[in-house]
Amino acid sequence: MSDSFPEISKIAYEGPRTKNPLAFRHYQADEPVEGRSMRDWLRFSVAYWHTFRGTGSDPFGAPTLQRPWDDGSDSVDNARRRVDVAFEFMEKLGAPYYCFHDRDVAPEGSTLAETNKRLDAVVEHLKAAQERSGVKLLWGTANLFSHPRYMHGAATSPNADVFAYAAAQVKKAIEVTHELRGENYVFWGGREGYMNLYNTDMKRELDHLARFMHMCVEHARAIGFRGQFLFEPKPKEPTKHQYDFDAAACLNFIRQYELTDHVKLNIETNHATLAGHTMMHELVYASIQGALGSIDANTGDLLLGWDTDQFPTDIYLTTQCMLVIMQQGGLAPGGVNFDAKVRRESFEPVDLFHAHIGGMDAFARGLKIAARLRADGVLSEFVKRRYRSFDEGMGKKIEAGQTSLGDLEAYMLDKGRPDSVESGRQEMLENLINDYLC
Ligand code: XLS
Ligand code: NI
Ligand code: NI
Repeated sequence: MSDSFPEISKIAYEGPRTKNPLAFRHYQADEPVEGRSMRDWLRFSVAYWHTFRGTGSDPFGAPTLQRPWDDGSDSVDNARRRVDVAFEFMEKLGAPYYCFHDRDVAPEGSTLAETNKRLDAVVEHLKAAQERSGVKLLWGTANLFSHPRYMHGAATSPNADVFAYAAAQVKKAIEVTHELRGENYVFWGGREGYMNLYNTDMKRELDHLARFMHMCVEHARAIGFRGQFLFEPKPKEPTKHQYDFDAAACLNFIRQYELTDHVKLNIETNHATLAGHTMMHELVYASIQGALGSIDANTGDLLLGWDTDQFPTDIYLTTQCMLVIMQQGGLAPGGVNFDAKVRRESFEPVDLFHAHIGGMDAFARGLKIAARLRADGVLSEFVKRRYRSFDEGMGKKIEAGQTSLGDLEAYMLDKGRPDSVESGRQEMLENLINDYLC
């Protein structure tokens, strides 16, 4: 057991009037919302990479974050110590889940065999910590982007040996995810994209990526891993163009390569905005196709054009997320993973608590606001009414596929002109949403 945050006890719910910054104002795990606890709606998860491997370095400056438990070495002992701190943190926070990349939890060795051995040693420790604390693994994934061997991509590398190495690495990552009873497995493109089309065979690279994912699905089934596979869209960074650009591009890929039965999407806010969409757009687009599996909860900066991965604090954003998530009945087996990092200026360990408490409260508020909007039928009734001309008469026939262009021409020739159209009332609805936010 670790005692790395001696000043901090378990974070409690103290209600909206508390002055204690280390307390929840809105997140009360057992509070029922539409008959389900907040814990079960939100399924919060801590991202191991940002929270326990982030250093605060940026392209202009050295690491800043104080992590007294971390000796900075690549030893297995250091990795195990981090596990203890991570579980102390998650238990004190009351986060039910965490997520990791293989290389976040265990250091790379000089050969694949040595790397796997180190991973096994840390996984054993993770397993014991999970059992002791009850914190569970939301998803596992493999880091196929940091090592120089992946400079041209992993599954889309022009080098077959690199493809094979990545395949071996993912095989192991799926196995340890299974061992730790992970509920999902994520593919984020890493460097699966291109910097320049002069040197790129896009068709071959996409075929290879699909082949890779099919082998993952086959292996998972062979070892009895029943978790959900998730593909995470991101349009750019680190490559100029990532193949998993946005929800639409990912779904097209999944359909073209017949992966629909096995793969859903993990939608991340900052990636949605990098693609020129809102988070709500991406969520709705995925959800209406039965493909919204999980979310990476964070936010970008309006004035910065890259993946700043900040903690979400905007109640409009979390309300919009929860409206879509509740509409589809929740995210399980997915969840709300804080793929977010503290700013390099927020360098003290306690800042990790402030960051996560803020994100959890922002989502709890979004959940409660969305539930009130749903209970009052505010948006759903307006939208239903807006399309009512398709509920009867010719509209109903159109939806049922019982009309031809000729039928519609005859209908309009007879009628002369359409019934008058109605106002979209956007401003009225925006005002209404504001009423619910207070
Ligand atoms: C990076 C991605 C990454 C994935 C997991 O931008 O968000 O963190 O979530 O590989
Ligand atoms: Ni992510
Ligand atoms: Ni990101």
